[in-house]
Amino acid sequence: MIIGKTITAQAHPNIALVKYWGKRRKEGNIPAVGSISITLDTLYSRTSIRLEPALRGDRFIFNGAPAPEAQRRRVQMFLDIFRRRAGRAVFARIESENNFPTAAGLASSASGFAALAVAANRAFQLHLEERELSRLARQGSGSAARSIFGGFVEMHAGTRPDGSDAFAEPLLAPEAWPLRVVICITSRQEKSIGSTEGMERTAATSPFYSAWVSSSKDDLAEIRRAIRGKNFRELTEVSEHSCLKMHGLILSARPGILYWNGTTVELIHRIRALQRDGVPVFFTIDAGPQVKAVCLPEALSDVVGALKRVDGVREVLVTGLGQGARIVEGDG
Ligand code: 2P0
Repeated sequence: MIIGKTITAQAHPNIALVKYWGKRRKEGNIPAVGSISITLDTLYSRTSIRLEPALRGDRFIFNGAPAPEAQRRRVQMFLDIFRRRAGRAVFARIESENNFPTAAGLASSASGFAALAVAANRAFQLHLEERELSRLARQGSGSAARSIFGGFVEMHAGTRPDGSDAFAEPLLAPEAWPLRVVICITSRQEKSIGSTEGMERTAATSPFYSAWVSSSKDDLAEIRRAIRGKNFRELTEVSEHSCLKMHGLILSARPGILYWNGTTVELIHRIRALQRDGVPVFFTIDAGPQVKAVCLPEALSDVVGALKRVDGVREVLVTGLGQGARIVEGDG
């Protein structure tokens, strides 16, 4: 255990192309379906941990201010896993910062918990390998399991009741197929219904839920093939299908949940028009109104030029594919 020394890790958010929605067990965020994502670069969470024996509970500073109690408790429960593993009940001071707007519709919980898992592993000197870190990060937030790795990443749903086979692993390095991602921010408001609650409601009330779960295996097989063959057309088809199917599913919950606004819809039409003009680009949308356009590098300026002119687009962020979670300070 490293006492009194600050250890900092960095991790990037990821965007799922074949989506995760629904849990087979709530405790530990064990997913009902596998998912495949891309880890971004440029955008990151940087998370520091310092173990301090004098503390009576964990302190959690988020973006420069003490985090609300619910968030602090979530972090403390996450670190309890590490304390149990280490057999040491030492509390910590944690500081986490994102260099992207929290309301950007990028799961800051994914990069945040992935960074915290890597930092805590070092602080408690557990020497866990990445697969185990991915399992642990999942327990903070399901999508965090994927941000342990860079590039194209597959999260396995697994079948074991304890979730020991629900972890992510890398499929393809970021340099191997350097796609670009254009994030169109259409609203800065916090989303009304969080993913965890949205998933629970969908699983409990949608008549389409079982079809969502059973059809995911075909999507995963198709996207693996598209990635292996670097086939952008196939990647487009399966990614847009998974995205629209997930939103259709969410709409069919009771009461239904609609994460989109008018600009979200305008952007979909604009991207479909670009596709008709032969531009290699597709859209994906998560539990919020922002649209992420994924394109081949040569199409980037056309995509940015077209999408930033759509009425209602507040801001456009451009990223590529990045690395997995890693220690950036306090090593050695
Ligand atoms: C995804 N999302 O695959 C899907 C698509 C949002 C839409 O993973 O409850 O914040 O912590 O496991 O990880 C967001 O879910 O949910 C998410 P929990 P998380 O990216």
